[in-house]
Amino acid sequence: MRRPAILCLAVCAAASGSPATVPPGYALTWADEFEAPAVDTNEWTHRTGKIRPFCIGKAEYVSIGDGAMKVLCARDGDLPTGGGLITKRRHRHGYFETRAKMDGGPGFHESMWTTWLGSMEAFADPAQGGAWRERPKIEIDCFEHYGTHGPREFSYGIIEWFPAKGGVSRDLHATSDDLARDFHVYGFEFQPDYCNFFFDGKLIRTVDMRGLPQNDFHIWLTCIATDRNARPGNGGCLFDYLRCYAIDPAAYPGRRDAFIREIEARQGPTPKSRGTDVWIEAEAFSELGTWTAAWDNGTRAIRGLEPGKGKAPAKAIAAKTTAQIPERGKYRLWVRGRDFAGDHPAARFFSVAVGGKRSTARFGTHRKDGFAWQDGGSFDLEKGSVVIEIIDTSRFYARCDKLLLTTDAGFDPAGP
Ligand SMILES: [Ca+2]
Ligand SMILES: [Ca+2]
Repeated sequence: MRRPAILCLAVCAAASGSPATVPPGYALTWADEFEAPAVDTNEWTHRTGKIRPFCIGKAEYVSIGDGAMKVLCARDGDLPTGGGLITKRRHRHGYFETRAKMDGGPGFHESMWTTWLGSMEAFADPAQGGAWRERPKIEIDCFEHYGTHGPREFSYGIIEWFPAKGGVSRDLHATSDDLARDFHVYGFEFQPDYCNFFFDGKLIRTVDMRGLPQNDFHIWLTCIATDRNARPGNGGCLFDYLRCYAIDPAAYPGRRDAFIREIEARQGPTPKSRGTDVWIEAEAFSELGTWTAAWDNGTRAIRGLEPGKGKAPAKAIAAKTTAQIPERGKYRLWVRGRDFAGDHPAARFFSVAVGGKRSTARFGTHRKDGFAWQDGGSFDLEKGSVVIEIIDTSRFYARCDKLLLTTDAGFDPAGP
């Protein structure tokens, strides 16, 4: 007799000792199932205070009942409510999971995310030393159901706050499920080399974490209003549990290698010319000057000066590095910079100098959306060291990803 597939799934999960949503090799280290009659304040801090000018977080908006933690979504007088719980424990690497049901009311923002314990105001204010010293390098957003999101979508991803500020990899996940009608499982697996995001036990994205700063974090299960006019949906956002798992160290290398292979396969092979190629990542320059290394729309790059409001542009200092030229020859310079087709195209320009000679090309002016290669002309180079400079001539949000010097005059790194 054939058994229904669902029964097999339940039996298999029970046999392995972990729910079917947990990646292989992981064992539970800590959990709160929210079965106790009240919030365990030995383990949790309430998110309170002024979250937005129009949204005050209060402990009394959080309650436990029917095996779940609820953050009330309502209006308190003229203002929408907000709050949630923050783990007192700090976590680092592992697998972290909740099962949650959105309130679904427009203007409310339900989320599971990681950061430190200080407030956003303290983060923005260097004078508040303690919180400033505790600033996070990265934030992991397991799910964020923004006030503007529909019932069948949520955003997730990683933001690097320090030393750079920018989205490492952020995306919107669309599903056929109504997230406010039923509970769904949201999880992330954070390890030194990769971060995986899961929805209902299915992997939705792997992010390359190599070379990124990493930090311990507290986990936040919160719901706030992102709109003064937020209207309640189901009356609250429900969290069934928070579960934390650690991987068996013996299981990690195999799992890591599989994801690193996948990340590298996605990037495709580095194109190869018929000549001699010297590739240089801009963010790997030995001196960055007034440029900053940053993730930019999924690409590791450098970012130029940004004009301050009402201020004269700051003086730009070129990024500088020394490259090794393997043999004497005529090299063509290619530079990959970012531009925007519709929003001030060709305004974020920069120059490049090779061996003290400046290319006549203005880079970051290709008028396409995103990063693209531009031809920088030819340079006669001797074997040995050559100094390369990236000069922030526009001082207006310029971005440079990488450079190529090639002796193959007919080669185009963007491909045919
Ligand atoms: Ca529960
Ligand atoms: Ca780069």
